[in-house]
Amino acid sequence: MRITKAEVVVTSPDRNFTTLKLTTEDGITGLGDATLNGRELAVVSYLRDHVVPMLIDRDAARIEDTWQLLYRGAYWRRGPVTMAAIAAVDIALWDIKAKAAGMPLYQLLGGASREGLMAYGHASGKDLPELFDSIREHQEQGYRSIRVQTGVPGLKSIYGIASNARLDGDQGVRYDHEPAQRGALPAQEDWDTRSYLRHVPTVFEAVRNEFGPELPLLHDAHHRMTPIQAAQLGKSLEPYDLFWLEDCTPAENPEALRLVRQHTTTPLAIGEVFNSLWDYQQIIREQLIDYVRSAVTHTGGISHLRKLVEYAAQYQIRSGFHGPTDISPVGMAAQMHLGLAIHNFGIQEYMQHGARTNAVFQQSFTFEDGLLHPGDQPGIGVDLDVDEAGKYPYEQAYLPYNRLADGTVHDW
Ligand code: GCO
Ligand code: MG
Repeated sequence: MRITKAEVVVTSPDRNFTTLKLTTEDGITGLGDATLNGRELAVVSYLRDHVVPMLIDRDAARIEDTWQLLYRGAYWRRGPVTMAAIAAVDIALWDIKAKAAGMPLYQLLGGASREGLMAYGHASGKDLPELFDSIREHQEQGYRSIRVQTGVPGLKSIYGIASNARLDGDQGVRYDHEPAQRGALPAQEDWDTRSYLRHVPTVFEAVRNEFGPELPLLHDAHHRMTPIQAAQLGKSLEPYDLFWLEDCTPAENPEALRLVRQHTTTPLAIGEVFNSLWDYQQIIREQLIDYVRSAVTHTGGISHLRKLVEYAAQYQIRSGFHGPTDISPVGMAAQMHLGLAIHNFGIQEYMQHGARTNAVFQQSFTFEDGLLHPGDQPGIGVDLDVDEAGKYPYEQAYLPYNRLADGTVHDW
């Protein structure tokens, strides 16, 4: 089963997506997601200029060998660009193998370990009334677990709050700004950690009073605290029984989590900006986290993410795969197959794509009663409408960044 064609498709329906499409001599096609938010074209070049020539004429059945060739053979290992490119090839090859076998991918990965995947959505608001409305809307859509983000008094513009969303044509105001904002330069936002630390526990207290003790609640700190600040936040949130506190400290210093762990029993999730098993080795071995946040798209694909979660399983650490809208429907579907098959699934983030994106990527996965299911079509179950994709050329876009009141650039 030789690969005869490898195309890199860039499309920007609601935001930019990079997709690899492989075709075999028998006419089977496979799709892989290589979207790296705000740095999309770097991966496009990596794929087109350096990977595609190596794929032509290779045996599409040799998934592990292709992974090792691209990873070890490059000399330059790891890094978000490399690992997103390898992920796209890997996902596309699994799609082809499952189509050739006539099975949905999760069957090849060992079959379903559960009926569906518990998903969490993003509720947010600049103040409590707006936040409560957003939580209710998510519950109406079926979500049984909810991430809670709010504005902080005194700060004008903060990442992850829907009120900052741009007007998005016929879709009205849509909380889809988290992925990069379109424009020639990145937008600047504000930050003040002391105000944040004072405010967040009051928000969770109010949410618990309004919605009761059952609802699983999550919170994302976007790497903005020092270890001692993160310890303080984890401790102050303990009465509100969080499902997890995400990315409490910056990714480069895994040892910071030791200090956080010593002070709080709030469960910790980390890793959406990690890109390999080796980034997690120490924090898994030392049991410093509870959930692995990687996405299949940014962690070398199904083959590598599977090894990572199986390693995590030895330590009772579960999956919490990254699923904002910058993971394309291809990446989302691929990780749903993996999540359905593994034993140590925890939760799946799911923000939902817009109508234009859904017209470009036709999906067979479902979201019903709070549970995702990848569907039973052979392969990963997503088709790319190339003509539709062609209507939306790439647009320059960046994630925002933030500065403190004195002008210092702060951590993400
Ligand atoms: C999340 C993430 C997103 C990322 C975005 C970056 O938990 O969903 O933190 O908000 O910031 O996906 O590309
Ligand atoms: Mg996050």
